[in-house]
Amino acid sequence: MPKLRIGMVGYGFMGRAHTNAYLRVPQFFPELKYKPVLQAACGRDKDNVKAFADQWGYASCETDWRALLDRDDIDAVDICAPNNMHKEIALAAAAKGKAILCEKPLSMNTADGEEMVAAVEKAGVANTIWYNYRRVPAVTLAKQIIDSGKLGKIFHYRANFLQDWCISPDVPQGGASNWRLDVATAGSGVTGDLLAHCIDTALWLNGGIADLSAMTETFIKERKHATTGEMAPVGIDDACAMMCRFKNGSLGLFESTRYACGHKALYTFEINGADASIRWDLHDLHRLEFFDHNDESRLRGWRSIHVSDHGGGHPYMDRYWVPGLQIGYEHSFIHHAAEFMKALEQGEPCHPTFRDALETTKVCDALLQSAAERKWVAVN
Ligand code: SOE
Repeated sequence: MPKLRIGMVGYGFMGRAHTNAYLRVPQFFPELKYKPVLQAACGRDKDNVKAFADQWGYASCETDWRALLDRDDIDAVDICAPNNMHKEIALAAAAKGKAILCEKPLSMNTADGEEMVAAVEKAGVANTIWYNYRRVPAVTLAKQIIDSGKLGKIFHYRANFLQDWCISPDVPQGGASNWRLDVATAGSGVTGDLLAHCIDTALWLNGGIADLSAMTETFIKERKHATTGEMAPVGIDDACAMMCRFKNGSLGLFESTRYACGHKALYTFEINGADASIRWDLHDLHRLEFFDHNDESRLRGWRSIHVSDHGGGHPYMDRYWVPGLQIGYEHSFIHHAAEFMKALEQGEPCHPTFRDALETTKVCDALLQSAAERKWVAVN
């Protein structure tokens, strides 16, 4: 049984989500040839990384990611370190011939992303970015429905990702918990962190974006920095809104914020086509709503499909319990890890690859440029 010996860099929220996925894959996808093995966990703090490794079952620990990459008993590196470390680790991992699974976003910006794409493609190593929401069964079903042509010509794509955890000015920036608020570590704010999810899904479901116009806002201009203890200017975008034109002629409207009081992680999208519409909401992730204009007029209305059937072709659901019973957020990661193992076995790319994810980064950069220059910007 070939093993894929994982070296995990980072042990925060995503380190746990990915590790849980590796542990579950062999149980729910037993037919896969490659089995992930938790070979080593890596983090700067010796005690913390040891505690993480013990809790989740990693066989060993490292405190320097370079030492991890030097090891012959590591086949794949999972990068769950903050965004500003993605490039350096990915370039070094590619040079060592390791497969790479990297947390989103791909990079701090397009230029870094291009280097990362060139490195993995030159080295010929398997690579993917964990845009996990593609692997929620209802979202995968949306992709299948759109690809079957049921929506007809697409007119509109609308998506939001709303949170509220930054409203208090007392939340510091930087440090292990809040590096997402520190521009030097995160690269951008909600654009790269939240809107990037919406863009990844949109590019997958509806194709490329031609041009866009956007605005961003930083509502709280100064926050205490966790490492210095001093007040410092906030360099990230707290909120963004964008309108765009897709290459297929449809119009897009997108918004993300960490200041939508009352919303913790509300990711929603709606797509309107000539024949049908579709919508989805992360807070009710099993449901896909579908409106078919071709239905008999007196019965026409929004159908609420509980995506949990086995025989009915609902993606991934035959792996779990009985029809009608639920799975959750963590399963999107299990599915993505399983897709990676399957792609390895078949010698195929696992989407989104670094190259796919670079397209999302380009849209994010165009958005930030548009907002800064207050003008329409072509993507690319
Ligand atoms: C931010 O709060 C965050 O954790 C993102 O970093 C994740 O990518 C998103 O899925 C949930 O929100």
